[in-house]
Amino acid sequence: MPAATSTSPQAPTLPPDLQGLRETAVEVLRGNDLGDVTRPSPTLYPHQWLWDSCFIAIGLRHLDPSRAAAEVLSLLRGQWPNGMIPHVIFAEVDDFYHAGPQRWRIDRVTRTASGAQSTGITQPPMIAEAAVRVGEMLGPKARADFYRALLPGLIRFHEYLHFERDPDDEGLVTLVHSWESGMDNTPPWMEATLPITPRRVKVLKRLGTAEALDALRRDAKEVPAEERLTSAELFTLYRVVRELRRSGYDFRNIRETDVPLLQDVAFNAILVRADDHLVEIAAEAGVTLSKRLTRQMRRCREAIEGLWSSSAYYSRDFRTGELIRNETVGGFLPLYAGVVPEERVDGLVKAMTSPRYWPRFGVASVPADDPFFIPRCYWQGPVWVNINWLLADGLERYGRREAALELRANVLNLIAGSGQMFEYYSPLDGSGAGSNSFSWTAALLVDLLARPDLAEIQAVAARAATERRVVSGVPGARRAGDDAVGAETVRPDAVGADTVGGRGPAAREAAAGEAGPAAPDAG
Ligand code: 9WN
Repeated sequence: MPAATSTSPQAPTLPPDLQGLRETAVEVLRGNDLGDVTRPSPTLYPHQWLWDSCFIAIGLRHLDPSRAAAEVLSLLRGQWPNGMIPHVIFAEVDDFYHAGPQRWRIDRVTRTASGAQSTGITQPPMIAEAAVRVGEMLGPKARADFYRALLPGLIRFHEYLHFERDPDDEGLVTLVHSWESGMDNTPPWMEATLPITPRRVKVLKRLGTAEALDALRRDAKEVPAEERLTSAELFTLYRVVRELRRSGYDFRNIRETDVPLLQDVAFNAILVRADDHLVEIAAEAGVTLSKRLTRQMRRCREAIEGLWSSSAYYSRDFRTGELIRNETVGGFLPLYAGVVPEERVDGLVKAMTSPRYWPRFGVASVPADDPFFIPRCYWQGPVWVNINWLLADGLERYGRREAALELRANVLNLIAGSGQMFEYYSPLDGSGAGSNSFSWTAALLVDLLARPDLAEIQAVAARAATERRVVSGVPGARRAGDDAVGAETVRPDAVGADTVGGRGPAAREAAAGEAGPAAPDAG
């Protein structure tokens, strides 16, 4: 690590309630600190994740900028010779993670920069964003050292994405596993993955012996299974890992298999923003980016337009070129990328803050009237703090300050409401779900509390807390027992659905147990 010398910034002066909340957040970050890296949570996620470390660094910069710089740089330990930075770099801890090194066996094909074990896939490229945010808190000398240490690896990572993951020069980067999207069970990925459900899983489903699979799950020992993906989905994702492993993690081989390949809208949007930051970092470091890379960056920015259809952005199937028309919060991330034409922005803001995406707390990961919607289930309903951070940042750059304030105030209310750093929150009743003591929630709260406009955010938060926006007729609410939420302001116009949809988990479980292409075992 370079000597990224800097002084620790002063903690902001906060009212006592927020001071206590900040202390809880700092405590969580301390508890998850493994040295130069921070694990996402103590139980469920004991290793280092790519985009987690980036969000974590964005918070850590307010506590200790040098440590934040080390968090970002530590991601280079995992870099592959081909430039890929993996989604997980495994720590040398007693491994109880459900998708640990044995599932990937990357040692058969490559070696990471440090020799650490890693997964064979990547995750949303948030590194350049984190670097710029951390750089803002470093003195000129420390920033120059930090950028110099980071830049070669960062450029190679962006080249890997733009070249190897866009083999047909379509401008968009293609993902090979839903874990690469960071939104593991987001509906478009689950739709695309359903057809390759392993045969054994289908048989178990058909026989109605699903418990057999549940018992094999390690992740569900940490968090209730109903707050994560279904067992059929999880075992299908393990099967995808096996295909990737057999393909040597080489896209040329992977495209010959039947694993879903998606041009994920959120990932590409994050990449476009990261490209802008990379240009900024390179300019400051006096480094010229290659013409080839610069061209691909431009192509990617332009190609996001191909993901737009009438009123929303969608992900696209790499093989068929068809848009996968599931609405998710990922479709708003082009706002973060800054690629949305001005005439579309207000429509997207309206959709994002409408009761569909904001039944009472927002922005939900899936609209509340969608058949997939389950308020406490992972990426199929819950509000995620990191996504709201990205959206608020994009809105602000589009000059939609009120909307950005509303998003930040809502996040503050959610975290303050539980008093704890949950992985995600129900958009219906604000209850926390998933893992607790979750690092990026803590880090992004620290970031929020350091904002110069905090007083305004608090004022909006106080108003919102008294305004109880509640919708009725949300199918997921009844299924998950969330209908205890008091409906003081019922907005029946909010979500037109009062029937449980046909594409939700129950339907998918059933479908997984029926006909479909034969697939090997559960892997
Ligand atoms: C698989 C660590 C990660 C996040 C992802 C989130 C979840 C992992 C898992 O946890 O995914 O990568 O095992 O469930 O979906 O966004 O980076 O916090």
